[in-house]
Amino acid sequence: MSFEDKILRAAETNKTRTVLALDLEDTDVSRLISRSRDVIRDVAALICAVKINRQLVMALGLGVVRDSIIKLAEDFSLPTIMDAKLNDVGHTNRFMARTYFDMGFDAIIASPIAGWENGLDTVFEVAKSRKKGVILLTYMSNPGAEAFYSLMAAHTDGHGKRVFEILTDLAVEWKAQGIIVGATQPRVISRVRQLAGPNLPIYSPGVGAQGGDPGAALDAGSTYLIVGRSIYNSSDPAKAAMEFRRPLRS
Ligand code: 3DU
Repeated sequence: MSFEDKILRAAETNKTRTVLALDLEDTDVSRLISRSRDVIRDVAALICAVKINRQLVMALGLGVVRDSIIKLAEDFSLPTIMDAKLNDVGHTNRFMARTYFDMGFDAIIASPIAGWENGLDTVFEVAKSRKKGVILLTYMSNPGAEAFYSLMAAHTDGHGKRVFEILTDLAVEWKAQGIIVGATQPRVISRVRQLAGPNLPIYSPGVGAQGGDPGAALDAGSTYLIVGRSIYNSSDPAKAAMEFRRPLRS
């Protein structure tokens, strides 16, 4: 089954649009593993995917992430997304995409500023051949993101466009399986939705701990919310995940 089908199935079954960002930190590796697994078990029925950052892979190593985290998510029929923010030349991007997909990840996050030729072309090629997903970073959620992503760029056709508008057009052209736009920017989400059309999933991080309003992001056109600290730092992660839960179709 493709990544898009897996996340849709989980979202429909669990009546949720929440992607869990599993970014726990702990100096004790075995405690980090058990805390990470506990959070997944606690909220498995209330989320539609698990996103893992490089920080967890650095702390646990590839083998442990594969055997203790990805396998557990699979047991709950939850797809996994590797937040690699790939942004290099073709051959190293290809190696990283293959490695993460070999571990069992269903999708990978990449930065479109690397461009297509000998940049992200290799990532899309590997992903397509294995029915995996590529999700492109289009507008980050942190306050500093505006300085770059909102820049007005002079386009060759003579019309000015914001950087994020150009990145959205590229995501459509490259047939990405999703784009990331911070939940802190509902107006940007609306514009991206307008440009991308109704079907391209928009993933929005930045709710809760970073101040973004989940309702405003979804009303503006986000498809999925990416939520980390507000869930895993809560004394009751299931209750917190319940509060973020919104059905895909109401
Ligand atoms: O703020 P939270 O704890 O809910 O975590 C947000 C997650 O989303 C975290 O894994 C971070 O790496 C990711 N993310 C952003 O926060 C902002 C972006 O623009 C892209 C990804």
